[in-house]
Amino acid sequence: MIIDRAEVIVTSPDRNFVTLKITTSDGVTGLGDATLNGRELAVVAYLREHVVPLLAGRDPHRIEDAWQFLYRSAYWRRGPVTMAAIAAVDMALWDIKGKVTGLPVYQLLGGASREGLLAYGHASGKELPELFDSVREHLADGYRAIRIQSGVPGLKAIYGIASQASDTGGGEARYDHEPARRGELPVQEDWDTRAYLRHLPGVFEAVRHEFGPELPLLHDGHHRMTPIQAAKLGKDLEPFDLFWLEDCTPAENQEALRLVRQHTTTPLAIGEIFNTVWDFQDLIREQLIDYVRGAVTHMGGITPLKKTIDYAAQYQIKSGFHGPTDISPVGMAAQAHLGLAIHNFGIQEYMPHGEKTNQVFEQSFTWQDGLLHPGDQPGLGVTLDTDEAGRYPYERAYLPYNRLADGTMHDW
Ligand code: EZ4
Ligand code: CO
Repeated sequence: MIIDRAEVIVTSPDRNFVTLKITTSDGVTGLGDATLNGRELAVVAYLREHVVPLLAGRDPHRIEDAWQFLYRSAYWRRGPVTMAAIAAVDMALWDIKGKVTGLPVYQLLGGASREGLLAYGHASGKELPELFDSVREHLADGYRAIRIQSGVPGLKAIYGIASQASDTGGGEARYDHEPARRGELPVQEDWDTRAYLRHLPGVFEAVRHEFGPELPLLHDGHHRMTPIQAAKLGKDLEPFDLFWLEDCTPAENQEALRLVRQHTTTPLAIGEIFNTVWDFQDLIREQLIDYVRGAVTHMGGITPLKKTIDYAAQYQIKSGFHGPTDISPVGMAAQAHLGLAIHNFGIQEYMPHGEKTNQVFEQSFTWQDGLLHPGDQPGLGVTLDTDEAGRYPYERAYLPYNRLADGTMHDW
């Protein structure tokens, strides 16, 4: 059996997704997710122009060798575009190996280490009553862990707050917390870190008071603080016992995490925009983080993310793979198989996809009593309906960006 062909499928049911489909000479197909939110077509070109021509004739069983070949033979290494493209090949080959052996991918990775994956949902609100309602809805849906994002007095739209019909000028409300605007240029938002730092501890105090001490609560700082601001927030949030504080500072300066660490015992999670084990190497070895946020889709696939998470295990650092809706159902399935198999699983981020997306991608994935499970179909357990996919052509979409009150660009 050899790889016969590969094709790149772009579809935009509720948002854009890039999928690689590899077909073998025996007619077995494998799917891989290559979605890079807001820069999708760069990965499409990388795959179509530079990777697909290399795949025909290769042995699909040689996953490690295919990965090393794509990583090393390009000469130019790393970066989100390259690594999303390699990830898609890696996932598709694991999918094929599962189908050929008749086993779900988690069995090939060592078998299940647990019954299912603890997953967290995303509660948000501009004001406390709206936030509390959102927490209650998530509890009613079975979530056993919840991320809390809140409005800040004086600021308009901010990261992580579900938009209402009134925010979109009466247009379609978005409840998936993913504010990529389709068919438009990027939208400018406002930001004030000092106002945020003054407001947030009171929000967590109120949430703990309302919902009690047991519920695991998470928060995403979305790269907006300086190291000393992040240290202060971590310290201020200690009484409210967070499960984690995510992306407290921009990831480029990794020394920042050392400073934050010296000041607070609030657990730290980082890495949703990282793309290789090298980005995590110092943070893991020096035990500057508690959770690895890498996603299968952006870390180069199941193969390198497993290596990264096995390395983290030596330091009691756990997984917390990135799972917004910009990870496609194929990518979510791939990291659910990995999460089920590894020993040092921590938590899985979960943002359910929209109805149209679920019609394009049929999934064996289950969500029950707050736990995710990738299902027991051979391979990844996802099939792509190409006719459905063809109904939704690509639409350019951008994430928002931030400016401070005086017009200075800030991190979003
Ligand atoms: O803003 O995936 O923790 N989750 C996040 C996400 C990111 C988007 C960007 O594409 O930070 O919601
Ligand atoms: Co995040």
